[in-house]
Amino acid sequence: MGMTIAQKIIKAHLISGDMTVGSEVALRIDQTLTQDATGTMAYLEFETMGIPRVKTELSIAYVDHNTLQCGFENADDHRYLQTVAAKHGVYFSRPGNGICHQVHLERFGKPGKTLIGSDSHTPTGGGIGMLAFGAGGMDVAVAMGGGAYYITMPKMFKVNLTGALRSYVTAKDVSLELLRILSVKGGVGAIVEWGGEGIATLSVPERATITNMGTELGATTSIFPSDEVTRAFLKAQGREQDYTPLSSDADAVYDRIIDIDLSTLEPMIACPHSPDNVVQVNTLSAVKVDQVCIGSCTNSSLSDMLKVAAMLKGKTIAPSVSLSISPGSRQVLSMLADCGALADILASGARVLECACGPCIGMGFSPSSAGVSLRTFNRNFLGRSGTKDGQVYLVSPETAVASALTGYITDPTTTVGELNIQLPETFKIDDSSVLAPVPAEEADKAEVLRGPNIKEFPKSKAFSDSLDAKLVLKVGDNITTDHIMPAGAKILPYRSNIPHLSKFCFEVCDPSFPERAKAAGDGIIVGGSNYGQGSSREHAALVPMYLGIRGVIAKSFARIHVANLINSGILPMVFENPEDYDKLSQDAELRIEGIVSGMAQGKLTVTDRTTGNKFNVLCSLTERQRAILLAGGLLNYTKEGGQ
Ligand code: MIC
Ligand code: SF4
Repeated sequence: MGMTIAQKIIKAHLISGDMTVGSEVALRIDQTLTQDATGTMAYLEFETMGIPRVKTELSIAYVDHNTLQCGFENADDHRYLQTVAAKHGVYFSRPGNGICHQVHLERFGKPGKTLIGSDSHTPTGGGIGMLAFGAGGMDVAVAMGGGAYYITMPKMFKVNLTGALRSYVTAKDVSLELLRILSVKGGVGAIVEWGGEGIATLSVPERATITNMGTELGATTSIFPSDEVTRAFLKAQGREQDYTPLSSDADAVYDRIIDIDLSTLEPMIACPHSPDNVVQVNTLSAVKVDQVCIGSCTNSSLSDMLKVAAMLKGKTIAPSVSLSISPGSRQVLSMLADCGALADILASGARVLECACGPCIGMGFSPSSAGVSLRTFNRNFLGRSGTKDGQVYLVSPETAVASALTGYITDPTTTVGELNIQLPETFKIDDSSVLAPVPAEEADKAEVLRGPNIKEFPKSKAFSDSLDAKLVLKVGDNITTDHIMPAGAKILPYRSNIPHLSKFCFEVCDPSFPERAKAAGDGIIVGGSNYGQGSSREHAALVPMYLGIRGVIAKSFARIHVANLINSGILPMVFENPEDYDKLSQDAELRIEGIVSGMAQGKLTVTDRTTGNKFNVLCSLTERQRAILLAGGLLNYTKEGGQ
C-alpha cells in the first residue's frame, strides 16, 4: 500500500512502535526550537537532566514572545536563555531577529526532517515539507537530550486543492474555510496533508500560513509536499542544498479527503471568540473597526508585507483606526526598508512594531474597551488580546488593509486593480543575530546566568492507589490554554516563576480558582470537550499541578495539553458516558479507588461522595504514560531512569 508524505517521514524516523492509527510511536527528532515564554522552563528541565550538550542536528532558542522589558524579569530571562543555550550547544536567535516560526522557515527548516518546538505553531515548518510538531517544554528538553518524541499514530486527512486563488483572496482564507468546515476539533488525531494541482500556485510562505493555522484545527500537524516551489524558496534563501523532493504515493490512503476549489473561494473572517466562527467577510460590512493588527507567525512574511505595502501605498488609514504592523523577521523588515515598501507603510499612518509576536500574545496593543480589532493572527480566544471585552476577528492581510482604509470590515476583492507581488529571486541573508554556541571543549567554563525571577520547579506527587479530591472547578467546552493559564504583558514575564503565575490561573473563568484550589488540597477539574485546546504552554498543566490538581475529567482533550498533563503528573480522564458531566457540581467531593489497576485496564470508577453517584471514566494510557504518572511526572520518571 502506498504511503502519505507524513507516513514516509515517520517511517524514516521510527525508533519504536507500530504505525497503526491509535498506537504510540516513538520518533527520532532532528531539530528542536524553543521560544522564550516556554523556553526558560524547557532549559531548566534540560539542565536537571544533566546532559552536557544537545544531541540533535540543530537546536535553537528564539526570543520573540516576552520582548517588552518593563522590569528586570524578561531581560534576565533573555540573559539566562542566551547563556544556557551557549553552554549546551544550542543556537540563540536574539530578540528582534524575528518570530521563531518565520525565522525557522527562512533559515533552518529542511524538507523531510522532524522538528519539535515548545510552541503549538511549530507545524508552520510543514509549509516546507518538514514533519513539525508543537510540544510541551519537557518533551522538547527530552528530545534535545537525544530522547524520542512520542505521538499517537494519527489518521491521515488530505485537502485537495484545485484552481488558483483570485487576487485579494489568500492562503489565510483557505485556512479559515477549512476551519469553517472542520471546526477547532475537526483535526484532532489527524495529520492534514495538502495536495492537488492547486498547491503549485501557492508559495512557501502561503503554504506556511496554512500549516500554521492547521494548529487551530487541533491537528497533530499539517504538511505540504516538497516540490519545485520549495526548491525555489530554499534557493532564494541561499539554501538549495537543503532541498529534497517529497511527495505522497499515488495509491496512498487517506481517512478523509476534503476538496477546496481555490478559484471560487471568498475572503473569510473568524468572528469572536473562536478561530472556527467563520463567515464570509462581505456579510459583515456594517461593522466599524477600531484597530487592525498585521503580523504574527501566520501572516508576517515578506510577501504578506509587500502586499500590505502595495495596498497602503499613497493612501491614509481611516482616522478612527489604529493600525499596527509587525514584520515577521529582521530579514523581512530589512528587505521592506531596502525596496521602499516600509516608507509606503509608514506614510499610511501605520505604527510599525518590533519583529516579534507582540499583540498576538497580548504584549501591548490591546484594543480599547469593547473595541473591534481585526487581526491577521491565528487565535482570537476570549481575553487573549489583553482586553477582556475586546472583539477580535481573524482575517487575511488583504482584508486587514482594506478595512483599515475604510474603517469598516471590508471585502478586499472590492479594491480596484490587481494585486501582483513578485517574490525576490534572492533574499537578503544576514544571520548575525543568530549566535552560535560555545565550542564543546570550552563549554565547561561557560557560565549560565540566572536572575531572581527564576524560581524552583514545582514538585509533583506520585499517585497512590486511591485519591480523595474536591471538584474545584467545572468548566464547559473548548476551554483553551489561554483560559487555564492566561498570557499577556503583565503575566508572561513570570513563566519561570510558577508561584507568582499561579495567582492568575483560570482568571478568565473564575478568579477565585487559585485560592480555592490551594485550600482544597488535592483537586480535580471537570471540563467539556476539547479541553486544553490552543497553545503548547506546559504552564497550563504545571500551574494547576502546583495548586494541587491531581486529575482532569473531560469529554475530550486536545493533543498537546493531554501530553503536558501526563508530563506534569496530572491524570487525564474522559467521561465514558458524557451525560455524567451534567450530574456533577462544583465543590463535590470525589473519590477514585484502585488507581493502579484501573489505569492498566484503561477505566476507573469515580464516586461522587456528595451525591453517592458513581460513574466511569476512561484513561487510555500507554505503559510509558502510566509509568510517568505513577512516578509523579516526566522529570521524576526520567530521573528514575525511564526512557
Ligand atoms: C500562543 O500562540 O498561544 C503561544 C504564546 O505562542 C503559545 C506558547 C506559549 O504559551 O508560550 C503556543 O502557541 O504554544
Ligand atoms: Fe507568537 Fe502569536 Fe505565533 Fe504564538 S501564535 S508564536 S504568540 S505570533
